[in-house]
Amino acid sequence: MSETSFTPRVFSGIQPTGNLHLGNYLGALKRFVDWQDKDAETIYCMVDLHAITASFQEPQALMRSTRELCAGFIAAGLDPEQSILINQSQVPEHAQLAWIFNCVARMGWMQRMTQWKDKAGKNQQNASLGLFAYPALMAADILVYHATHVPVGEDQKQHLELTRDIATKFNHDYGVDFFPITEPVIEGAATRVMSLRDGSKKMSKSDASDASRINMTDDADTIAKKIRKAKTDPEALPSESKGLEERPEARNLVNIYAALMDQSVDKVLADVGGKQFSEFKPMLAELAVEKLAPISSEMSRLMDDQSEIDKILTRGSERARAITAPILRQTYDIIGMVPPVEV
Ligand code: AQP
Repeated sequence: MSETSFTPRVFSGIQPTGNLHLGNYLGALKRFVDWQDKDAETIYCMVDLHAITASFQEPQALMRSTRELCAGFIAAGLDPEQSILINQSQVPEHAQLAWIFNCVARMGWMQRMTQWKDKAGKNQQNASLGLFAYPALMAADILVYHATHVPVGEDQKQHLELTRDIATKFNHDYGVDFFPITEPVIEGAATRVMSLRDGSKKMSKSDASDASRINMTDDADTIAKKIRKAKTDPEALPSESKGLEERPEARNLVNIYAALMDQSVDKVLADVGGKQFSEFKPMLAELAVEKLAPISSEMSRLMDDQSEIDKILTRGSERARAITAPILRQTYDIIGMVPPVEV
């Protein structure tokens, strides 16, 4: 554990790989907005360097997705004056610190990462080196700000543990108390939103079935149709959360409802227990449309003025570099890298 007390600072990011979905919104983005209103500096990132690790991204599509993600951040309630909004590639210290962390992290640590195993699949020899090193870049994203808190969905827990291991090893190897031991913040009813077609699979951008997820850009009819067709079971809803234990699809829909309502699952079940899905699904669809439609229409309005989005990202990266450049310089000093002098 770190002895130093670090100023509370929140960092998190989302990959601009298209199809920002309800899982990203409830597991991450909505909680970014909650943190913005607390007494902490907040930095949120479109992690475009991460976006190219798993598969080839068409350059025009990557640019569009990055701007659309930024529009999604703002439409969901992030204020670019209050929070620092950046795209990762404009703040070079992320990649520079990642190199240092590539030399701190051990191969064995990386090989244990379940995301690496899932995304590389059976053909690991053909996966990119960047995909393997992804968690070291993620650690750098966080620690280059000395971030203390990272709101994420449950799937990122293991990467956050690795971030703590990297900080601990760096501090130990160099005999310093320089990097904070960051706290993952995995909270709320929807830390793992599941596919609408299969309650054992995470809702994901890369699922081949569009019906498996609600995209933030879906219109009201599409959202309602996807919820109507969501896989369920024939039982009525229980009145207590214990009754959802063996019912992954039912649990998923109740969790989504609770997260959209900002209520606990127990409170929701106290209200809807005994209802059939034929009654509950329209309630959920109406709620989802009510919460998501304003975000979707604001996103498309913001996308009409992409130069404004580019200015927001540029201003964000200037503010970010005022934090990251001194931390990188201090890191280099600790390691023993000769600094530049005035000539
Ligand atoms: N289904 C989910 N439920 C809750 N939270 C989720 N997150 C992602 N999916 C869910 C959270 O969203 C943040 C950003 O995720 P990301 O885009 O960086 O990467 P990801 O986790 O790889 O997202 P996807 O949709 O699963 O993308 P693909 O299909 O490309 O792998 C993170 O905080 C994540 O926890």
